[in-house]
Amino acid sequence: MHAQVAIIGAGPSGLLLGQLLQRAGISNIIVENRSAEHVLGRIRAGVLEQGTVDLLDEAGVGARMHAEGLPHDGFELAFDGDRHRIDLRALTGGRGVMVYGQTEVTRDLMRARAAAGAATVYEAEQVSIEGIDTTAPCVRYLLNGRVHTLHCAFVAGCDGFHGISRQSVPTAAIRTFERVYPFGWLGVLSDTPPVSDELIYAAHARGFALCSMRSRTRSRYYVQVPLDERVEDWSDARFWDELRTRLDAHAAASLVTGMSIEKSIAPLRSFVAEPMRFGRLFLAGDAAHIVPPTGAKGLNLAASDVRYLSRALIEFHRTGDTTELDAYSARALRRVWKAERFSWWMTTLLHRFPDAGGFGQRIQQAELDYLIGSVAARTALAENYVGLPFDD
Ligand code: RFL
Ligand code: PHB
Repeated sequence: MHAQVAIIGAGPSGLLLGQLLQRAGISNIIVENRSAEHVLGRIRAGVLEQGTVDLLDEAGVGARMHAEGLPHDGFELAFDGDRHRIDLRALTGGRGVMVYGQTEVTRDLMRARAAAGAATVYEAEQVSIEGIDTTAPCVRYLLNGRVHTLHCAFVAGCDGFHGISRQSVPTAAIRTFERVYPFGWLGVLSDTPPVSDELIYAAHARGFALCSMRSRTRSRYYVQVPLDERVEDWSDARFWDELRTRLDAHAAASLVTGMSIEKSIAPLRSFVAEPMRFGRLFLAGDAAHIVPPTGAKGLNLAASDVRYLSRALIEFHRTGDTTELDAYSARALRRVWKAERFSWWMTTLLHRFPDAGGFGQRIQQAELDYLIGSVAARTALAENYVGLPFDD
């Protein structure tokens, strides 16, 4: 088998890259180790930056997102019993975000890929990469007990944090930076109307809470929990009680509860691997970096990596010029680190840290107070939340 680009992983990074390359006439095959149903069953991100929306449009998969997604002009910060609106549109000169689930983005990309007739190998086992330091690398995998070899000119490592792409790089060639937070997010999805028209990020003495949504009839809620918490110990009733406690009185009173249709705990982590390119292997998305979800940046960073990488591969394909490919890692990392900083800052601002002490808590209160009193501080929050510009 041969393709110009072998893509490892059929998450949003891999599927979006595949779609952009396909439209530019660059052959690509995606190798994914899970089933399509499994990939679609993962409930994750919900907030898309304008840049991500634009890229999905460019990939030709924006129609359903525009029809069913919910454009948001702002969100609310809740603390000390009150809610304070962050008016994204006013603070950023007219920009906002789109609430549309990662599951739906993935479904739209899978459909477009099927319609384009591009190949995705699902349930590939023992995926490995060879020859990234040559001009003819290959990807090997096992399918139905048989070894397959996919020859290519480039490999795109889009296989998430636990994937094999990053692990295929010699340890001496890679540098990693990591912060693991002492808590996780317990998330619940339910077919209940969202508690409010906009997202609510709540800082409370019992911990952070987030009210998000997938549609006007489907809600997504999260509460901060200690790392050793087990999802089995959280009945729906316990979850709703805990969420209500962390919200302001008005939100607590208007919260509509119901049966959860998904419930899971995700640990919070900041992580960056440098560089994002090793010979003919290019990392994109969670394979190269992780942010805690507080700033809603993970999926958006994956999209911005794919934007830079697709443009670089298309440029090389058209002209044979490697300038863009050579610039990929440094260019992507500049945006990655700014999103890492923002996600770390927003996590620090809104969560209870077990070791913060009295001083840490007062600083947190002062920062929230400063934020609601200062247009400059709110502008900095808003411009990061809607997404920083690309440097191309
Ligand atoms: P993914 O989605 O992890 O996809 C990687 C794919 O690679 C496959 N794979 C392999 N394939 C072949 N061989 C192997 N050895 C393989 N190992 C793994 C996997 O099965 C999978 O299909 O990475 P990708 O594509 O880079 O996409 C990244 C995003 O999924 C992630 O950043 C976001 O979900 C993060 N995130 C959020 N991002 C936002 O922009 N806005 C949000 O509101 C937001 N909320 C969230 C989030 C992540 C969360 N969790 C659970 C981590 C909320 C949560 C709770
Ligand atoms: C979500 O809807 O899953 C979501 C929204 C905003 C975040 C994180 C997650 O910051």
